[in-house]
Amino acid sequence: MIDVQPTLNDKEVFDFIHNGYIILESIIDEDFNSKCQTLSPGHLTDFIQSRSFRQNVLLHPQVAGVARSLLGPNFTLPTSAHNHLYEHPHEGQTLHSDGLTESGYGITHLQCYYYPQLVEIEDGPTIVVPGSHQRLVDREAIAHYGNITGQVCLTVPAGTVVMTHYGIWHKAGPKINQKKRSMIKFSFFRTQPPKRDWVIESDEVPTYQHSGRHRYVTEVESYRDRRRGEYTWNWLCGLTEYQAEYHPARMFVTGIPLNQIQL
Ligand SMILES: O=C(O)CCC(=O)C(=O)O
Ligand SMILES: [Fe+2]
Repeated sequence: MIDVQPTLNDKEVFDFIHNGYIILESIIDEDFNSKCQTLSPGHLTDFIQSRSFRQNVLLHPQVAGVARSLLGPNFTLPTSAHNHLYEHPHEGQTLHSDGLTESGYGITHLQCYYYPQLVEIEDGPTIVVPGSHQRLVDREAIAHYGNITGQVCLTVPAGTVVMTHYGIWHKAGPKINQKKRSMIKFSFFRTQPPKRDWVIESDEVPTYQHSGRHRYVTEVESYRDRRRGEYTWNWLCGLTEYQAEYHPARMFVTGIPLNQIQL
């Protein structure tokens, strides 16, 4: 099997549990970014399964290292992706979580946003709400929220990959120029029960460290976040009973386990 080393330590796993995303800034090679800027909008299949996309993006040591840390050794590589390419000005999307977000505490699905070009505020960056993956709601029910205190605009340098918990609330922000802005979205899935096999210094499992309130969160909700964070941490460390579940989003998104990939 292709050797992928985990990159996250306990503290970084806590941060992912708390925020629901991790930003890997400017990691993809410039020439490859330029190549991706010529892709058509919409569904991508062959290109995503090409050796060059696998080598430059999916198996980039930092991208694969996060997938390996949060999803275990035999995570799946995507067979398709979607190029969210906007060129003309638009008002932006309403807040949503994608498709069939799961309801459990575990981390089984990482949805990634790859930006092959610089994204500035005028370009309509993706906007994410940190910690919102803890709040499973009806997709339509959050569409009426405007901007939420503490939301993060992903204004990022070219070659950035943002890896998110699938349930995170997000939207494409308003765009006021005529520049092309692409975001290539793809997913990694878990295929094995979790255990604490990321970068660890000691076999002793630390207790979950809660990072405090997100800016839009009040005291009582913060307790709920802490509790949910603890559940997720214990689950990831393999301390909770594990039931293999077929992630609902896999009805639409497929992948190939790493042990079946040959470059
Ligand atoms: O393009 C973006 O920034 C986000 C797009 C998106 O979330 C969607 O279409 O589901
Ligand atoms: Fe979306």
